[in-house]
Amino acid sequence: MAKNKKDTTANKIEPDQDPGASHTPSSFATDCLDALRLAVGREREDATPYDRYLALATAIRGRQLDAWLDTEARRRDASAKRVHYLSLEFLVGRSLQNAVLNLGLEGEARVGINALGMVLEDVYEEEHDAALGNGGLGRLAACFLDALATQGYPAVGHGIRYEYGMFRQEIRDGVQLERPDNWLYRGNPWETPRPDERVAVGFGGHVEYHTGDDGRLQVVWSPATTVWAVPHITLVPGWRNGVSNPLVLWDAASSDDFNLGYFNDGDYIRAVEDKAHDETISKVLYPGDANAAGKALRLKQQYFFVAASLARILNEHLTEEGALDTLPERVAIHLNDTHPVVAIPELMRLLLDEHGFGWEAAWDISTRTFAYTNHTLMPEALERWDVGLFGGLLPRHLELCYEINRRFLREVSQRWPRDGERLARMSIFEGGEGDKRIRMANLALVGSHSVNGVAALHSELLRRDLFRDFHELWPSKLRNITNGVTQRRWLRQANPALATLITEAIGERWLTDLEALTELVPHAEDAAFRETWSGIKRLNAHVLAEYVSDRIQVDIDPASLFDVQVKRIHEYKRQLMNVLRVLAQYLRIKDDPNGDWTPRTVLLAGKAAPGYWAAKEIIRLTNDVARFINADPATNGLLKLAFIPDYGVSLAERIFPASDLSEQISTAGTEASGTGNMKFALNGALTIGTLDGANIEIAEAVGARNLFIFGLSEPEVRELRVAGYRPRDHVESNAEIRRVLDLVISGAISDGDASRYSALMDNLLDWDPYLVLADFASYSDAQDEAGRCFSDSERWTRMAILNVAHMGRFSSDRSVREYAEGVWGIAPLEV
Ligand code: 26Q
Repeated sequence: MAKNKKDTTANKIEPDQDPGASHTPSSFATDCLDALRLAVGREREDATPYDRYLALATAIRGRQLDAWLDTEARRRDASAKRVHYLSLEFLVGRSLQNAVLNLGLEGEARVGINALGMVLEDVYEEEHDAALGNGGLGRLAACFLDALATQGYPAVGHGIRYEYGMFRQEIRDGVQLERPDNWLYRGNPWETPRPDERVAVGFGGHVEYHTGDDGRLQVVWSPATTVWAVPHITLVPGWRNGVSNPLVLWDAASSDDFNLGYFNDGDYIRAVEDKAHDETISKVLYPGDANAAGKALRLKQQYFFVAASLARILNEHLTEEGALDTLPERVAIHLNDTHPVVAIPELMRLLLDEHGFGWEAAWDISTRTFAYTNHTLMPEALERWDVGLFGGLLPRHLELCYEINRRFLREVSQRWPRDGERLARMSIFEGGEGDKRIRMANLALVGSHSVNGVAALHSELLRRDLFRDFHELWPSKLRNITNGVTQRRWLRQANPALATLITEAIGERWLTDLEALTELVPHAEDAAFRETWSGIKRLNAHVLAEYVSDRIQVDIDPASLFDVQVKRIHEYKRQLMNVLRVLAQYLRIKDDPNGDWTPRTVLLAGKAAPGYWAAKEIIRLTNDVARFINADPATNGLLKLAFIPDYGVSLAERIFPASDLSEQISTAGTEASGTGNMKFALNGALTIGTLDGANIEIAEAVGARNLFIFGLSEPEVRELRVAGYRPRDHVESNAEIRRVLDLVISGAISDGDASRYSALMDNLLDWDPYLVLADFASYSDAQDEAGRCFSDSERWTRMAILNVAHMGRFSSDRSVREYAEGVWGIAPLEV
């Protein structure tokens, strides 16, 4: 830290003297005040709340840089192996509170900020979320970085510094509107640009073949254009351990040094336009999280950050080791879904064309370096690049993919001679004659030494269906590593009151060893403990109710059952089933206004991909139903529905602590894992869910008595589909469903517009691809059970405590340890 600067400035700026308390400013408070003048350029009296945020963040960044230098020195001294996590998404959210807590600076920061006449929590609110991800996959990457640093694993994240993150969602007349997320407009105090470490990334052009002096074939790729990738380093602090790991986010910058053609031709404006075009590569995050539409810009983004990351990784390795044949001993590279899988041909290209390795040696190095995680079973989400598009942008990589495939299929046909169908299924290429595509998942399987799914059921289905042939060929390559979430953000930070209660009861070991939560089990029987617990829950509900009231002018009762579904909007996640069931309950209350109803508030939030028609219809339907129900005085105290706009990490941090019931209701066999399910349960919400993804493991951990499982299991779903599913049968046999659908179709919920949801309803009645109608009755029964259970508040709270007590397995610390030991072969740095 800049110790030399303090002497010259300390006399000018000192913290306010709190008349009561006398104190010498802590070194941290001094750093903040220094930052206010030296980095923000503001006098204390003139500082806006945002200036204070900047000053705090800047002071903290200094400490993180210091810790990073230490961590790096320790890693180099130990020659420790390191993992590089390649991901197109890191859904980090805010950083200030996380850094304050992880560095153990809360007390000092609070005193310092109070002295400036502000409350620390209000300063936190000044920060804009870093929304560089769509949902689960991106947030998982962020939880993993936290867990890696906390356990002292040497690790680097690599991704894109999108200028616009996940779009902001506005709701107008019930309809989703997408607004740009200009998150960098006030700057970003967390990042350190390293322009000197920029990397040139080429696109297009052609490939030439020469014979070298030694008689060997020399392949030369001459790209048509070249773009600079400029690294921006953001540091990820571990929990109170002095470790800081880098997240390297690449920014695209035009390379006038390369594209001099137009300048030389005198077409200045055209040349500058082209510069701007190059910079679009890192402009915006693609917001579609399950439909792999094969857009050229998306492929450019993928290659751009992969090429830059690999260049940096190899460069560091060469500096430290002098040769690349030891790469797999010092470097593990993880591929977060297929999005960065072009790294496989890129590493081959570097080894073959730039470093003179032969194929066998290069392939051996490459496959020992890469590991891949699959996050989805849904066929429409699997990436398949058109070879014309791919070859136009990456001609050398296309050749390498063909050669990888040729050698791979030779191996397959040796094992299974004359099995053409198998070869076609396993090939990295599909189709032909003008419609040929590269299957990125197959490329990932062939080019990695380890492939994993993200929950037990998901991994089992990968082995059984999607990757069946590969599993037969390489039985030990496929494994399961169940996802996890970081308890530091999702309990300690998001729910400080509950975290404090837990720490008072069992000590603070749970912060770094979540299994310690089992020590809560006896406390579930302690009435006073339960009382405090449910008091905290109500307080959190109050805070959320206030937010909802401010934000969408819907008044909700903090004492009612908060029944919450927050996640991306998707047909397979079945928000539609939830909303239809709310209507069913509404009708029941109307029929029997004096019945013994448990007052309930149903909350939904989540974004729909901008081009996903059905998902946007579901949002509109939710808002229409909410308006309809909330306006009816007859059901007012008993049932409310609200759609909270613009779901993201910071909103999630408010919602989980206030929730009673966690909706995890996907069709069995569709949700790879889910991680929101873990965040809810960690905060004491009970799950109503199907036997899908990690719900199954949560149910095993907390016990069947402590959650509400309903619906068809995966084998039953498969059986029903094979037998031929007829959605209308379920309407005919269930009068309640009929009434609900009639109500929607009547237009009563949509200002008399009877046609508004006809397409959505026809789709449900004719196809119902996710079996909403088949599971409806079972879901409705489970909801009734949950409602009854909630009215026995002692029992409910006991169940909530037991849920938290059994969440130990769902820490990202455990997930990351399994990757470290089973996949990456890395060990924590010695303390
Ligand atoms: C692909 C191509 C083009 C544009 C976008 C995409 C794209 C982007 C994001 C495809 C998929 C995603 C994100 C997927 C995702 O978040 N999957 C979720 O991953 C979680 C972590 O493993 C799981 O818990 C969820 O079950 C899974 O849905």
